[in-house]
Amino acid sequence: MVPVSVTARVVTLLVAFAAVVVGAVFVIVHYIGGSGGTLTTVDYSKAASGGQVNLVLQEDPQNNSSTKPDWVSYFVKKPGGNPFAQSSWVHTTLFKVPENTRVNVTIYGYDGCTPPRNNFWAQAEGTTGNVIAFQQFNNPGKPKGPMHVTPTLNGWSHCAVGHTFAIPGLNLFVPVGSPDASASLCADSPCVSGPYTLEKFSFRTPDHGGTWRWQCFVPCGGGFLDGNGGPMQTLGYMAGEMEVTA
Ligand SMILES: [Cu+2]
Repeated sequence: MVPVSVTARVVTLLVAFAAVVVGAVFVIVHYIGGSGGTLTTVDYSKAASGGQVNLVLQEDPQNNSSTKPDWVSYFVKKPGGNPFAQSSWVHTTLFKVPENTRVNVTIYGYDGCTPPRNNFWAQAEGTTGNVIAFQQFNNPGKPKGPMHVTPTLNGWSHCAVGHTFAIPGLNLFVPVGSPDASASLCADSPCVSGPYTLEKFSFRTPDHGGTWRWQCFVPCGGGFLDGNGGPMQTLGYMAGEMEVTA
């Protein structure tokens, strides 16, 4: 038997070590990491006036990414943009708002319903007045009924809740409405037509700068274990960050 040289053993060891490192990096980036892409932060800090800012989001049954087009997703509207023009929307969940400011949130809920796992989550928490306002539309400009102002949106007795918007660090939790399940949903994201629920609420940003995580708590990651994988754990889809500027 030819003795294996020290050099050959060192090389074998290094190659094996490199393979383990590559494998570990792949697992971290692919399964634990974020979207892998560079996400845009939509800047609302200059859009504030009189101590208030109007933040506009939508949630969709799909998205316009090249890699995960079938994942449910949020979008953020550019400040001042027309919500019914696709060019106004950015596929991201990162936005920037000023400190000590009232954020008036509008969410266009285009995605179908998924019941919250616990109906405790039908209750809005941490919003101004502890209420939300919502109104259903068959299409833009075509309301199905009046605007309701309510502390709860029951996702169990009606097919009413699609996702949630929550900033746990601010004790803010909001069930987000979905359109009637019998209507055919928007299939071209960012959505600018089709049935939706228009929802509004307000909250205050902290009196200091920082980054606050926000996310959906309805397990809406279809095709993943318990619905909690995929879009639920990925920035740019059902998880995001609110940057508060000092
Ligand atoms: Cu969701």
